[in-house]
Amino acid sequence: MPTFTTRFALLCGALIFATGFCVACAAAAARQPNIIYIYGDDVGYGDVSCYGAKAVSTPNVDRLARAGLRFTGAYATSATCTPSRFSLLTGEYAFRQKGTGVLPGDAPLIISTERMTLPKVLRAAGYRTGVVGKWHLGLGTGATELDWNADIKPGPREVGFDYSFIMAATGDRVPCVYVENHKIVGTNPKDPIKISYEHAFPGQPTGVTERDTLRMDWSHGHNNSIVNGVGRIGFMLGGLQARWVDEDMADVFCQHGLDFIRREKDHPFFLYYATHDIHVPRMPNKRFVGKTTMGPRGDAIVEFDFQVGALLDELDRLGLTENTLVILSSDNGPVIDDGYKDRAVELLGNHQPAGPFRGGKYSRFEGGTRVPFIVRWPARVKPGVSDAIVSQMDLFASFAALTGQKLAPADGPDSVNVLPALLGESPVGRDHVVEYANKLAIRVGDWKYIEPSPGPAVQVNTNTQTANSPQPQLYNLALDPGEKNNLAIAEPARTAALAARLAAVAKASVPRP
Ligand code: NG6
Ligand code: CA
Repeated sequence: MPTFTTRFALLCGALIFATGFCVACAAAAARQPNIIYIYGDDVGYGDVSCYGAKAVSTPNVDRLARAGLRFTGAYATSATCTPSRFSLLTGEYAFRQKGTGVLPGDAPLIISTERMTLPKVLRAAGYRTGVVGKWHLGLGTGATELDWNADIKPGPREVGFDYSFIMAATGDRVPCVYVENHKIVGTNPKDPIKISYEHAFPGQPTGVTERDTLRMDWSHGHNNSIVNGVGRIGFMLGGLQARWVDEDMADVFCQHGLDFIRREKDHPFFLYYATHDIHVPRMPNKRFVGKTTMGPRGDAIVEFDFQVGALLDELDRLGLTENTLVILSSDNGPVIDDGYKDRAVELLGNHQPAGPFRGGKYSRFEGGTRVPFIVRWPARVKPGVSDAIVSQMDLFASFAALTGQKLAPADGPDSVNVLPALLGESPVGRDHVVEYANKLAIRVGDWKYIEPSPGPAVQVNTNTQTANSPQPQLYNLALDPGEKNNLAIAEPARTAALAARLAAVAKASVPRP
């Protein structure tokens, strides 16, 4: 029979143990970091100063890099926006699903609402999830024509985001309005919005019929409806009060990103902040006009950097910096003339938007998918530089690992848990990555194989070196990052091995260990 003293001691011990346990629980819960993913649009590897740009200074991106881990071998899965974003959110290569190419603004949602997504993984871990900025993954079911004046769904809310404030597609595509959750902002039943990608609306001016009125002329495409004096892709009628002002877009997105952080600061939160900068039409706010010698394209980089700074400042102000994981990247490589006469070509000077790499947006050369990628998490990640190969698609499995979520094999099937690389605990990420722009290429270690494909070697309008060639290409990226010296003939065995590896990955996802 224990004495009163022993019983008291046991009780105290149990209490201390329980309290200690709870403190440990609380500490574990407190350790769950907030996550902000900042996604540039068409920002090239060489477009920010911490990756070597001289003609433009990006102090806020650099500040992130100084306090974080800067990756030199990080990839978007594709050389255009929609497929890259599809992969980011689904953890699956976009080439596996038909219909994941650059979408028109009236396309239906291309992510099944049934599947596991990056925001759903985090939501299951207790996160509040939000998307602000460019969506470009479609809206609505596609079963009937989408009524832009009613509830717009399914969309971000149905694939895992608790909050969304988006533009449907791109800045150069109609509808030129913001959609908050399920509604267009500023919608007016007396001035309903109609969208068509097939036909002009009778009597409406277009970039062809009233070209001389345009505030920014087009160089190719972009000559359908005129919105705010700019020709767009697609036709739009109505919604005059709801239309965005291009020059205010960065501020509008920024404000909604900051509001989300302020609202959710007491929970772990995940903010997917997808800027429109530096996509066309490049129309930065007048605060940024003339900040570089490169015209609108350079000034849009400064506007991109401003948004990064605003988000980081807010984290500082709220005391959230230490335990917030901030990742910055871009959806595809750079392009100079993407359809508007904004003098990007003429004013480029010595600037190298893709850094040391060849090609850019639309290309299977490294410039198409090798992008800036910075990870900052002061509580956990030591500053430095990592050469690990990582893909944006890997955030899916890595965040699952970070937050203790178990994934079924079908969830994020191509996503690899590269958390040790992201945290700087390992110099090794994935061993191979597929690069996609119509056709495929694969990097395995230092070697890159580009499968033969038809099509022009240089894209006519954008002047992009596409990597299309009837011949197979093999490059040693360690010795030849600019992919100049094709070794396919000199190294037939290696070329065949990489071709076989690519064929195997293209056929099926590699099961996660
Ligand atoms: C192209 C557009 C280009 C850009 C791109 C998508 C023309 C002539 N070109 O079709 O301007 O909008 O699609 O860019 O219309 S992305 O970054 O969203 O993938
Ligand atoms: Ca893009």
